[in-house]
Amino acid sequence: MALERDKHSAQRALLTLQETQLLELYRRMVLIRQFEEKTAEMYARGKITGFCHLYAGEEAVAVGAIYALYDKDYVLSTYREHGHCLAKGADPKVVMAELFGKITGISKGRGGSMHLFDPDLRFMGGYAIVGGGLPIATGLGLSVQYNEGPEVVCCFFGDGALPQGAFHESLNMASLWKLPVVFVCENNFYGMGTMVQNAICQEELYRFAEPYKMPGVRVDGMDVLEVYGATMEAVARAREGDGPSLIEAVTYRFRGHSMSDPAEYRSKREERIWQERDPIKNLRRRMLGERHVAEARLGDIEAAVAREIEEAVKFADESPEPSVDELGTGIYAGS
Ligand SMILES: Cc1ncc(C[n+]2csc(CCOP(=O)(O)OP(=O)(O)O)c2C)c(N)n1
Repeated sequence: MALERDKHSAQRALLTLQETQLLELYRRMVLIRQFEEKTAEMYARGKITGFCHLYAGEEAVAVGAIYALYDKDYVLSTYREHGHCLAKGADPKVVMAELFGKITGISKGRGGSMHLFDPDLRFMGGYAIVGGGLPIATGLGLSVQYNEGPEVVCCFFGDGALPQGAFHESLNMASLWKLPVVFVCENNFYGMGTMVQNAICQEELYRFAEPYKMPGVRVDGMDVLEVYGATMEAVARAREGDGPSLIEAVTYRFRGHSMSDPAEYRSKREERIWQERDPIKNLRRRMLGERHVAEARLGDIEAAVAREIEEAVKFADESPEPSVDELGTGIYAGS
């Protein structure tokens, strides 16, 4: 069933959310953007090595969806996960330290960019395997239901995960058992260099909800308020015991697939069109124009975030490497 969504909900959110809430949405998006820009710089300087996939451009999806959750709710992500982890409340210091491979990192420096994890924060991992988080989110949903818990599980994945069996098995099971899972597909049109229409027979990805008898909705993933509104509805349904939903957030990554991808398969014109729809500038403009927020307040946020990011880099740089003794800890070994 395609979900009947009120098209005016984003505008209503703009007018009814308290100014402090709008500022918090703005702060979280700015935090992710500045974190990603600094990560690119540190990568170029050789401070960060290995695979690294940036989230710049997609901030409204992580921030809008996660703002609709309570702290106790669970989040799962992909290998493009810095944004989800920060939006869930991780300290930028420990995320940056992880990228630097330091012991103070969120995964003690042994996970790197693609394996951030913090059970206390209920950030249940980034997964390097495309679609890898989907069955885990479904299993978590089952454990919540079994324990009669109030939590909701929010699972982010890219369009590249849809052709996989794991996606279909997870949606089938979550729907059959009415599990409290919100599936959020970030459709940024490309899986590495492959366009979505060359990989998936149904380009309207939210329609994959229909065969699995759950509500499916497509939202503007460059509009944090629209993502927030749709996720609020899906979360309320999950918490009521009415089962899962599928949200397709249409978005765009401003950079290549990873740090080693110059993205030559995309035209400059296409990139420019999407950059004009920048989710941060979008919210900024509406807050100034329609809510008459003082521009200085936004400037203060940007400056405070810049200081926080500088501190994160300093912390990561000055933190020690893991010691050799650490090699044997935190691993499973059969006896
Ligand atoms: C099971 C599996 N197959 C292939 C890969 C290689 N791979 C890494 S990223 C990627 C594209 C995924 O694209 P998408 O899910 O749309 O996420 P996005 O990068 O757009 O955020 C592929 C095919 C992988 N990591 N895991």
